[in-house]
Amino acid sequence: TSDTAVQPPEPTVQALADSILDTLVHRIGKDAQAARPHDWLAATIFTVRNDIVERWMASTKAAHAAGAKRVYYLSLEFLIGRLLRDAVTNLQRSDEVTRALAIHGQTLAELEEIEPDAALGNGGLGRLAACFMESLASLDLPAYGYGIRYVNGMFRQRIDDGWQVEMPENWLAHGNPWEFERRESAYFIGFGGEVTITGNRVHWNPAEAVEAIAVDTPVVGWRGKWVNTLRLWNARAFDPIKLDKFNAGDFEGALGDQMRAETLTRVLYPNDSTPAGQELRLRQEYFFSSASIQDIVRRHIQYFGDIQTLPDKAAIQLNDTHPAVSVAELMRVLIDHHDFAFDAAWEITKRTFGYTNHTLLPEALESWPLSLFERLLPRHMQIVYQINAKLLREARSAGSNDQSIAAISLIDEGGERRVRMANLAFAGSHSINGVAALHTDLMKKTVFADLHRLYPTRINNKTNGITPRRWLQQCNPGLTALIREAIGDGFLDDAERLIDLDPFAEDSGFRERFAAVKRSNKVMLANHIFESMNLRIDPDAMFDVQIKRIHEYKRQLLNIVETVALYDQIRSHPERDWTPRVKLFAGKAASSYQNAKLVIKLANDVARRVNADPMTRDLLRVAFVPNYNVSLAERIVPAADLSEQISTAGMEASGTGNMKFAMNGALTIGTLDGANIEIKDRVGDDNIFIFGMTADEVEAKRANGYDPRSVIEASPELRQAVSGIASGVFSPDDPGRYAGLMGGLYDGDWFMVAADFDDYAAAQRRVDARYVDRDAWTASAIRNVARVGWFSSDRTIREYARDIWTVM
Ligand code: 26R
Repeated sequence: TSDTAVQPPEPTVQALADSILDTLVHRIGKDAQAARPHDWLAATIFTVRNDIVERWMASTKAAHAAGAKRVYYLSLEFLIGRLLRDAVTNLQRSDEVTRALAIHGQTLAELEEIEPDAALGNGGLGRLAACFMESLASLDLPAYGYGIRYVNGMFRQRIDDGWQVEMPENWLAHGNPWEFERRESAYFIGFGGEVTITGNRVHWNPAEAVEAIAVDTPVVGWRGKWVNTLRLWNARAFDPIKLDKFNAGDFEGALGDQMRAETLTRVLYPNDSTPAGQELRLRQEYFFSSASIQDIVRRHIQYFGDIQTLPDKAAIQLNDTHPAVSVAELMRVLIDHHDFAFDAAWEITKRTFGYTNHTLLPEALESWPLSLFERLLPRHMQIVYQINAKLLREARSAGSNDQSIAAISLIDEGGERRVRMANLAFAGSHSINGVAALHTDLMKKTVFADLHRLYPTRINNKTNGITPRRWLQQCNPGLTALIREAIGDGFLDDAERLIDLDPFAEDSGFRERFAAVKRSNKVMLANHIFESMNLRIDPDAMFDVQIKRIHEYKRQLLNIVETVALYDQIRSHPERDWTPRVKLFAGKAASSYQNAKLVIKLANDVARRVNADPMTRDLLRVAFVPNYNVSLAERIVPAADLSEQISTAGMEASGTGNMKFAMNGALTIGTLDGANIEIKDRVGDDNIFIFGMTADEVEAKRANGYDPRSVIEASPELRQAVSGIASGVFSPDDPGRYAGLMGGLYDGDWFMVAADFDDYAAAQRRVDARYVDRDAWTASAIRNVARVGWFSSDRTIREYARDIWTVM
């Protein structure tokens, strides 16, 4: 109101405004007139950061004073997204910062929008690491994340004429005001060379070396009580002045060294699920593993004096096998630098490490050709052989047969010999966990069956979670405010208190307000899609959303084929009472994954045709939203009505998007796969749409000979959709474009698109019917929000802390 407008700001707000301006002038070197939005953003971040730094130092001191055990989360990926809104809301300073910026004519929300995403990850695994970092801080647990400071993160996706085009991403273009370079924390990382033995001392003489420099970012927990460190490594050539080459006047040689070093941390591998198998990738893995292990050991000795107590004071978690070489690296440090005997080093190593598996897809399991591993890491190769000898001796004496021995071995002997990183990670860890109940069960039965028989107590489950701060409070302020009105603030500190919302499903007044929040989120998304894609979508239609990496096992194709079938049905029966839908897709395909890229083109071809058809215009819209990333997810998730989680059963380890949607009041249509099963158990059968084969049924069908052709022939809807796509109905400019993709369904269909199609289509018609009864739909949506508090990553981290790290 005009009353508040003329009141002087509170002193704290004025002081904050003054310090933002002071930062702008003295740090950025601009005055208020000259400053551009990025300058205001940087000044705001630097100012907010001052507050964080003090809490950060206090946290570090408190952990030190307590002699606390520290958690180290080693991950090649951290898919963080933007940090300003996260920091300001966790500090509970949103109002204050908004008002301080208003004094300068700036809008916090607008500045937040120009912050680049830190996209140092591909998908689920990287985003999980980011949620875990936030939860670790929110639970006041002393923890460090270790990773690589990629100069170029996940590529930006452009859609040109329907095709994905990869563009370099440059998140550091305007500098990164969140980070602190720690030149004093630098480590020597060797590659190649040879191993010599003098007496009983082993010495590795690397042929090349780079220096790892730490770059730290503070991670603020909820309510700002605790701040942890995300430590990302930068690669540098050694100071050229110290190099012989430079002394001999070899400037170019020195520059070449610099270039080679910088290449190491230049770019994130954009492959989700198929190992690139390139030498640079193994170099990245060893570079960050070695720097992290050296840093952990140095800190332990500095704080506790005795390396012997490492497992009591350090828990190292391996995020998939990408950092698995750390097992051999810690062994090397203990044996070669700290004079440990092999067996003693092995006990310390096993007690220190835990390993999380995130996928069972055989093509996603990392293994390195022995020749490459040996050339790059000759000392580690020796250690791997020694570990293997010990492991296979244990297997022998436990009675394993030859076949079992071959499966347990760290070396894959079939064909070109390779080092199996999953077996190395398993052997070197006291805990091996899966990320959802079904996935953990399948780990025991498939990939790790023999290792599990040998070490039956090691495998355990830790069902994934998501941080409710970013994925409810921050991305959905409307819903958060409504929940607070209904049940108070308790859920902000304990997401499981969301259950108090459950009875409100039966309150018609509350349902109306809940539906109004959803609608307003849909209007905001519709506006964004209009502004960014020039496409109009109707906020009163059902928003049906599938956003995730494009992969055959995730079955975007099933969704698109069903969309085409629905389109055919609407055109054949325009008189029926169709439920208006907007089908939204988004996601990136690995640049070398041809089928995935073709699926993107198909989604766009279908969209073009359907959106231009006057017969279906008001009933069906399709959009592929370009450049899916964390920030786009934060817009789409709160606006979704229906969440598509339709992977072939047994193939999605967990999924975490499924949890984000449910927590924001979307209903799930999904298979009994990954965490969908546990979501169903919690929300109840009436509040989720389950369809399709179970993992056991998929396995049986594959074993007993599956004939997709007969399935397609037997389903008129499917046959018509598939043959329409195959014959070029959606690609008149290139009628054969999808012949191969559809041919794959007829003669193979590994992902069982055809087998699950009819059940999926039937489930979609149940969704339609349910959406018409808007009251019942909203009641189900409320029950989803109320019942999925368990999927908070705070719960997940508490379980890791108690069972694996013993820090709680
Ligand atoms: C290139 C290579 C070795 C590689 C393989 C696989 C690189 C990255 C991946 C990504 C995998 C491991 C991944 O992201 N897995 C996902 O982890 C999520 C968090 O646990 C799960 O929710 C999700 O189901 C799973 O696919």
